[in-house]
Amino acid sequence: MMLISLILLCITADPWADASPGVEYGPGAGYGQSYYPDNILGPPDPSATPTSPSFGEDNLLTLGKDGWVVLEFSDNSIINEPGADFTVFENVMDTGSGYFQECAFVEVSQDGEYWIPFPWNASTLEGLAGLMPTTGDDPTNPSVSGGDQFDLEVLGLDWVRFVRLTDCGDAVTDGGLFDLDAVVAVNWSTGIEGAAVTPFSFSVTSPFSTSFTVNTKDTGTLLCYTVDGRIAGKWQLNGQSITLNASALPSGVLHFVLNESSFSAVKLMNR
Ligand SMILES: [Ca+2]
Ligand SMILES: [Ca+2]
Ligand SMILES: [Ca+2]
Ligand SMILES: [Ca+2]
Repeated sequence: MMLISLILLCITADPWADASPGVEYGPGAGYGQSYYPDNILGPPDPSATPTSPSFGEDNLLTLGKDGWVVLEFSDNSIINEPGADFTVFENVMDTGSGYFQECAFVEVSQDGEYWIPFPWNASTLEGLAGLMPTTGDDPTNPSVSGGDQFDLEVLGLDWVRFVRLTDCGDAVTDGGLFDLDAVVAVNWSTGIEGAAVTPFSFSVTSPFSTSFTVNTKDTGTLLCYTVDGRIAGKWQLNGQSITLNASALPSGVLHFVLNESSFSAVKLMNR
């Protein structure tokens, strides 16, 4: 019986997102809601091209300002293999004089509760979704598909099963509201993955414009790096929560590493 189930799982598993367990719309949302969640599951709109991007409500969901949506991969996990591991498709348009871009922050999770954000750059928009047009070619092949690729290697994660997209709102200068078409696994597995990163081993209360508290059961040295690798802070952890002065840290993406611990790294945005 188990063998039959496994075979069925292998036959039916696909690289597409399978469910949307959560959504919260922001101001300006509405477009595509009557087709949710089918319009953001499965492959991206196959008729999309860079100069004629997807536009139908049956293909797109507008999140609204600061709105967010979670996609779940239930018959497959996104896994870290060399190169990009998943692609986010928005209806980016090639206007002839550049790309019309509406951006979203990208976070991933193994359990749907503990989220790890991809680092991003507010001036170049690098690290956000909504930058590159969809080509209409094979959406599982990043070298031809277009869309925006993300590599779990950047976060030190072996696998994830959830992707959360959050409209950038006023955090960046872009064209407007993010319209999600699809999220597609590039590297994926139907196997059962290892234990999730323990949520309580390192958690941070946000926002942390002035200070933030690290709750940890671990001991060791907590190091904070900027995106370009400079050490911005260093603290000794003794297995109890400590409060860090974030105003002494540079703004932007900060990369925390707790050494002498099973927990490898977490990246956070200091706004
Ligand atoms: Ca799937
Ligand atoms: Ca990878
Ligand atoms: Ca758009
Ligand atoms: Ca779609």
